Amino acid sequence: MVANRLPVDLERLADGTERWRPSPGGLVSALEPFLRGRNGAWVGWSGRADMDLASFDDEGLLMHPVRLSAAEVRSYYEGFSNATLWPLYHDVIVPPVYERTWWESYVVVNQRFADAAAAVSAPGATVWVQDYQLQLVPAMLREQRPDLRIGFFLHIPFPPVELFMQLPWRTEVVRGLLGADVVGFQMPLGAQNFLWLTRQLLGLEPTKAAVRVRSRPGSVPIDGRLVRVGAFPISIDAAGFDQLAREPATAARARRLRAGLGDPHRLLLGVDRLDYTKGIDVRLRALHELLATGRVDPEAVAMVQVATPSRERVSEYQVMRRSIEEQVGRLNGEFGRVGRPIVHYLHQSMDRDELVALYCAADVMVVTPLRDGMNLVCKEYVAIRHELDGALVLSEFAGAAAELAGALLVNPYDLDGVARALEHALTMDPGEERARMRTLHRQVMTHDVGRWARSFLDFLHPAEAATGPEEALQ
Ligand code: GDG
Repeated sequence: MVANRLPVDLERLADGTERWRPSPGGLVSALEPFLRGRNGAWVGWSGRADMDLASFDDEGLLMHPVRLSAAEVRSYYEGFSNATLWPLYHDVIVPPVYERTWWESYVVVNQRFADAAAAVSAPGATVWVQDYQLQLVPAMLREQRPDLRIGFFLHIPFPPVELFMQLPWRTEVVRGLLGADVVGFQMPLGAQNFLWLTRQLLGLEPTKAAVRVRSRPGSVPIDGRLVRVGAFPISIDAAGFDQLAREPATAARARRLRAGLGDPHRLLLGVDRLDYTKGIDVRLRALHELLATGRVDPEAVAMVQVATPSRERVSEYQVMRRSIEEQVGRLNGEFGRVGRPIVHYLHQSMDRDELVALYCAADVMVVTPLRDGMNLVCKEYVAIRHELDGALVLSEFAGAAAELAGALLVNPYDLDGVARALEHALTMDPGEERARMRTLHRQVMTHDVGRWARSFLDFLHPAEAATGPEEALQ
């Protein structure tokens, strides 16, 4: 596995010493069984700059840290990855910055990751490269190790062709990705955009099936190989969430949370990294509108918005944080009363048990990104609703919308539409909630992250299995 971050964090203890602590996430739990059972290795950055760390064995999984200098964190990570690629790939919601020195750093760091992967991979090994920070790694790795089987998966949207064409280094990025045997996207449209670019920029001719059928995988011939391209919508450890939600301690915690919020008639919830793509401002504006026009009674609702700190040194994130905190202040100033704010805003990250208790406590989950590769939060909310109650308001522009048709789908740019959907969710009768949630729940429970990982890996090894991305899309 090659990813920007290792699945462990360095934790500083009270006595000044440090130790590795697992940072559990869907990706890790999905892939661990594959990696541990097969002498796997994980190549990634530790999250700390300027530290030389030795490889170590973590219960049968080799952790191989890649060093980044403080200057590289600024140029490769905060710069090219998060101030160039991230906004470009998310519909240029904020203008991408094109800075030559950031690109040069991206090349240098991608080469370092490729060198590290080449060094730890056994002959003929399977290497899976993750996400937008490492798009040059597949070609750099193939150059050194043509014996490897290389997969690449992009977690964020692949942009429309006319936006991608802005990137001064567009051809290099496409070439970098084509070093893989399989290039995987969240959505069929991303795969289509990529296939189109291989023709436009490199004059390659995708196979006919790729052009004809949108949801089917395609392939591109290059240098005597065939690169297969397809959509693999990612998911969550659904059974894990379901199990946690069924524990009596979780239900008790959810009840305490609601009581602490003054036992509102209806509780709205938002959980996001504090990111301008997530549309936190959209839902706050819609709620303001409903309260200001008297369509919702301030005594009857409360909202919890968890906004996990993220990329705090990138300037756009600082601007957005101020604006969201102003909106929260305005809502509470106008519609709260002493001891009873409308919006409980938490700019902090919380442990998973607390998060699940919040999901259980909430009547309405509000997920309104302006653009999102998939969005796992909405799937997590659905996975814990085994009682089939609760409503989900979901942006059409999250990848998850393609699978979660039982949600109240909204266009996040349409304020009236979002306000209407919120009002609908807040007043939905139990029969409708149940009917919608039943479909949603079934979809999420049967399409978990294990299935996603298997379908990608099977596709990477076609001789060993017959499933492909079409199967994952059903
Ligand atoms: C990228 C793509 C794609 C959040 N706050 C806390 C916390 N979280 C967890 C959630 C969820 C995850 O973080 C966030 O995942 P999302 O999918 O919602 O969003 P991104 O971080 O932007 O992820 C996205 C994803 O990659 C996977 O491919 O779906 O489109 O942008 O699991 O639960 N977890 C804990 N405390 C928090 O405060 N423990």
